[in-house]
Amino acid sequence: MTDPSHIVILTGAGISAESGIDTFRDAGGVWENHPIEQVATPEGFAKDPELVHRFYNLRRAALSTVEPNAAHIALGRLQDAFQGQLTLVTQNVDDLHERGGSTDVIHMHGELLSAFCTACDHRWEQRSDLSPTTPCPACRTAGGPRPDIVWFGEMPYQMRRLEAAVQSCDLFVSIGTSGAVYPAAGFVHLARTFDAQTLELNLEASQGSAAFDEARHGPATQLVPQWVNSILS
Ligand code: BJW
Repeated sequence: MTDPSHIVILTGAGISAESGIDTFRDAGGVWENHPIEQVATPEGFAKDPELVHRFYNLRRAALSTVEPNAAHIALGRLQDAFQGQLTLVTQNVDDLHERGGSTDVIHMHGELLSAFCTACDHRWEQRSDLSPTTPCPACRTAGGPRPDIVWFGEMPYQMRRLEAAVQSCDLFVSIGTSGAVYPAAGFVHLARTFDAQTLELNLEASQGSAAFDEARHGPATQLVPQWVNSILS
């Protein structure tokens, strides 16, 4: 293909796996020990907020023990050097893209280091633990705060901006995601409808592989720097 002028990159848990953050659906992944309906739905939070806070407190604390890997760093380098437009959207709730040098990252499923108040909608940076009695820093409602994570049945963030970007890109690249969760899993189809080239970089064939023009399989720390070098050369 000719050199792309607008690249949309969608990342998932696989890009952070080699940094030591568990994926969701692989063997030994997050969902193996924590049923989705308990920790990743509004109903689960309403039923047992203590359990849900404990789950996210542990994952938030674990962020300080991990570092961005060669794949995050390569995408930061790409954003710096690429002459065209680049939209980086992640389903991940970690901060490894930012620490790897990327800016303006769209976290469509929220962020571990953010919280918001269910009583007044105030949103803030959250680095310490939350509990069912934590007061909102704005309205003081005890138990108002919740993790700023998009749970099943909730609307992912910035959907209009994302759909517009996918519709206007000429290259859509999906990295380290199983293609099991919508609406992100539908982006490849939207991109193709609007005539973009599509590329999957994943450890192995994903649920969505067949929808891509090209799929390369292997660890993100190898595939992503190689692909970035090819775009910048
Ligand atoms: C490597 C690697 C290495 C490993 N190198 N690769 C029926 C049909 C269609 C849709 C629905 C349906 N029923 C319900 C829905 C909607 C639902 C949904 O999609 N459900 C599916 C289960 C079917 N979606 C929603 O509810 C979403 N909201 C919504 O749809 O709103 C309505 C709407 C309407 C119209 C327009 C827009 C919206 C919300 C979804 C929220 C997802 N939230 C989670 C949990 C967050 C909590 C937390 O973090 O704890 O987000 S789910 C979880 O999955 C997390 C992830 O972001 C997301 C995606 O997972 P990801 O990243 O793909 O990880 P894995 O583990 O699945 O895959 C890892 C991949 O990496 C694998 O392929 C490995 O091979 C690979 N890998 N090591 C490269 N080293």
